[in-house]
Amino acid sequence: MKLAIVGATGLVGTELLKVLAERQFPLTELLPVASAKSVGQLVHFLGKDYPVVSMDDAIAARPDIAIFSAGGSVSKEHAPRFAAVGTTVVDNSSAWRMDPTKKLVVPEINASTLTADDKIIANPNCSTIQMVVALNDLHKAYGLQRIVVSTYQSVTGTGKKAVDQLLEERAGQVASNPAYPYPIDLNVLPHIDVFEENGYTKEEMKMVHETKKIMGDSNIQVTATCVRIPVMGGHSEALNVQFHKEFALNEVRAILHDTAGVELVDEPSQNRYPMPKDSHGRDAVLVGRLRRDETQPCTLNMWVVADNLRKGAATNAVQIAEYLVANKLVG
Ligand code: 2RA
Repeated sequence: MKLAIVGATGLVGTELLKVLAERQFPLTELLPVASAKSVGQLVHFLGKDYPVVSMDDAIAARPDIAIFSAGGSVSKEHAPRFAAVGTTVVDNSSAWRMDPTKKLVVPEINASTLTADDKIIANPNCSTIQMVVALNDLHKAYGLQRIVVSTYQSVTGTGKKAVDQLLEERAGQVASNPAYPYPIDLNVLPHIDVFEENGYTKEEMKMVHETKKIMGDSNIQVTATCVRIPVMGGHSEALNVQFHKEFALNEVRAILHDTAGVELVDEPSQNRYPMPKDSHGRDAVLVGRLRRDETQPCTLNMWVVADNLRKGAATNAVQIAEYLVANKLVG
């Protein structure tokens, strides 16, 4: 299995290599791809050093799978070039997510829709992935009607520049190359990605549109407020979820206990609840703070935390690649 990683030197690219190694993905050849200035730079993987190659050389090598994490414009331009030589692309950017001809996949939910004809597959946004993983089985049991979500997103979602800004500010320095228009340390920014005409940010609208597509139900109503906070371990989300059917809390617990990809962390009397420091470096979506919203029927409050670089990006993409290999849809 020949695998290309486009964006191999970024935060998600580095996490992809970690996850591929941890999960012993059956690759026979690795093609790390990064910007022209990085060509020749060595990437260490499973005890071997691999030179970064150019996009053209990677395409010419005709890899079976190319996992992209290099931004939307790179994906728009080069994913079709890989697909044209028979490579199956799994793309972490937003470039293809809402394209009606492309699948938007969270393996626990809709991997079964994939076929060998899918040559460009979109990985959802990190804040969407953890939310739909937590809600998928509850949706099957009670029917999602409306989700009000507030996110508390790690600076790692922005990238290395934002991590550097936080660390410099934390060390009492003025950020040398800030990622944000304001200080992020001891602050929060209700601004992730760009503002749209309707007053929401692109990040907030991704949660609205992607949720409907992944769950296959355009009637699910979602409204979001996405906020950047000075943490590193993962994204946290407060969900207020209205279902069509009434539920019992103990039944909700039982369903979440058995939901693929979810770990229930909910013992407030023991001060046990999900926190980014506990999700960091793990693939589980941690769910806790379950309580009924007494202000309206069929409505549940919950708290969801996951490492946005792992299940929110790298692990979800590798799980898609594993599904493709296991079901002989590539190679
Ligand atoms: C963020 N979800 O957290 C976006 C992109 N990774 O910035």
